[in-house]
Amino acid sequence: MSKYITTPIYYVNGEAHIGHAYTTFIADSMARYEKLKGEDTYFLTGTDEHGQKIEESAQKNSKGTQEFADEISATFKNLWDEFDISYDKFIRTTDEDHKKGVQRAFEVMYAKGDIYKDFYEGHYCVSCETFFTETQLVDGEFCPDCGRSTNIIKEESYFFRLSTYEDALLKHYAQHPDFIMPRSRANEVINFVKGGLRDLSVTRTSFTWGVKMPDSIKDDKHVMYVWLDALMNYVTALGYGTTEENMRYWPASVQFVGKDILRFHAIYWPAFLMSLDLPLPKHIGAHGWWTRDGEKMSKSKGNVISPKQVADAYGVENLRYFMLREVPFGQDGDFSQRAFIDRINSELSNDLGNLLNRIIGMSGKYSDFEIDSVDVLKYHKKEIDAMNLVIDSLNTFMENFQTHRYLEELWKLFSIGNKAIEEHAPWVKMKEERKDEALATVALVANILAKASIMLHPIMPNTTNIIADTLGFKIDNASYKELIEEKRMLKLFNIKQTPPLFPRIEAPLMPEAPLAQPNPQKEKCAVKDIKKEQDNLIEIGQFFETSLKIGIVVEAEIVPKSSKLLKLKVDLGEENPRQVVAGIREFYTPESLINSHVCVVANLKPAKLMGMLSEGMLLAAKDEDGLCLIRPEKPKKAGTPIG
Ligand code: ME8
Repeated sequence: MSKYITTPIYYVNGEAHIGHAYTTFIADSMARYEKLKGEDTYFLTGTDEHGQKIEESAQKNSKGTQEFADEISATFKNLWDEFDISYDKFIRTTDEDHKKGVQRAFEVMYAKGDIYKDFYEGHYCVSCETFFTETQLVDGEFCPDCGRSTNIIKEESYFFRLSTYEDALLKHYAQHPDFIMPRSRANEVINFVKGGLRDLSVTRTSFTWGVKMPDSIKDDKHVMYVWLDALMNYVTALGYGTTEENMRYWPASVQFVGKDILRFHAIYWPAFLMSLDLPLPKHIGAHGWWTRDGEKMSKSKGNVISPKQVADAYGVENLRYFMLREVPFGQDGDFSQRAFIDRINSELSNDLGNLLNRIIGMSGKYSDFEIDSVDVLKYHKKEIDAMNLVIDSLNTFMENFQTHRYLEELWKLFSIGNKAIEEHAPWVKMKEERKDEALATVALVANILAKASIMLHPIMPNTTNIIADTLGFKIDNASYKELIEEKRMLKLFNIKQTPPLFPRIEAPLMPEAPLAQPNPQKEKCAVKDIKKEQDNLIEIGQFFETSLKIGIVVEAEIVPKSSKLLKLKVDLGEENPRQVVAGIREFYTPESLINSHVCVVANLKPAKLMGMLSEGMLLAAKDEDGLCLIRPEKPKKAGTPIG
């Protein structure tokens, strides 16, 4: 069966940041994994170039819109090329074939009666290219997704009958519990659909930078809604509506998206596909956000980290490793150079790099850089069984996009190798003239390294090619079959001397984020507070009377008529999640909190806020710049005590 893997297509209103790189790395790793296994795989990425937002960005930069889109699209493509991203096609929504495919889709939906013409009056957020109802707005004005001001727009529009797909969508989610992954994200989508779907306005007359209407409909005032245009890229890239040449790859095996655009991919997109009588993708994989100091990184906030800058300083494959190892799929991750350096030094340099260096050293000393696997089974059955067990467990993690668990398990191979060297001390065996045994241990470890590098290949393709070259073999589908599927040993290794692959890093290689300017007013307050605190000291026992625990937010919703409160369900590792009503609505959207790890006061007497029971309190810090939740540096299990 063929595989089709996609990233979102990125807006060309600014250059890529590490959030974009993360999605692209996950998708690239998955595509490489499938290709390594010999699956017929197609991997798509590209750029989303229409809409008012792009038109406005071009104007701000005093450029023609197409010229601006060309320039920014090229920066994405060049970056992915520089990063060796193995895409099979880079689509642009300004490609002629794409536009024809979208027009064809519009015609099919229209002919079916799924598209009709009417008037739309609503609150429109230009930044999100989305209409909202009055009740969805924050404080009657602001976009619930990005917080920016919305405008009231009344215009003639074509509508897609989204409402008629409500039941079919709910049925699909129920019958395919893995459609949305991780599964914990499905509830927010299901609740949204259950809340009632309104027909979707799919054309605009307020701007012109979009796909024109099909000739058969003859309505030049309108251009297509950018999300209809953009979502269709996943099939127009395969030739939908034009050549059809690669449509055999449809349906996609997985479509990776950030959690911010899950709703578009898990509601609108499947409804469009149903209307077109096309099958639905197997999985929509929604990952979390990379944050900086707890805030989502985004072009508009100006807090982005450039992937090019990080890759230039640390190496792109180290960055891939770090991002895919650091964060459980679906959860948010904070980008910290300290955490990055720790992983390079301890996991890449110590565990993997040192093992490779030891094999180069020992093989040179004991057997002139040639290693024969002839005696491995005789002396190392135990280690080989352990190694096979680890390798057998890996596929499931990758199938669930759990790259952090995949890598964690994979690293057990290096422990098996290091332990074998310590236990069997080949240098002692050499002195005792038990050369066969000594070489069997060296060969065992060489085989471990060979197999581990095959399995690490999708995550670190070039680095593992160097490891394979050092060991004297090639990573490809043939070696995957032989060494992984058939569990064979590599008969002979011809070791090449290679300089260390992961030099230790002692200090950050990039400047840290600029620190906030000291605020004299704030400092005065701090001195006053210290004095007050000294008069009010408590015993440690008093502190421990407060039960603080890690909680994971599993549901979050706004409280109607309250501009301050959000109603949350927080998992504290107990039988049921607790309801916590928190005054944080001005600072967080409900969606941004799902799956967040927070610190909860767990033994507070329950209280009622606006008639709702609140069974806990979230820790937060507030100053004149706003409020932020206190969160653990790394994700911890729900219910983990703090203190
Ligand atoms: O939404 N952390 O494009 P976009 C992790 N054109 N990932 C992030 C991120 C962050 N801080 N910021 C962005 C669009 N991303 C539309 C998509 S698809 C038919 C149309 C990633 O340029 C994440 O995958 O805003 C998110 O979904 C994608 O970039 C959005 O990029």
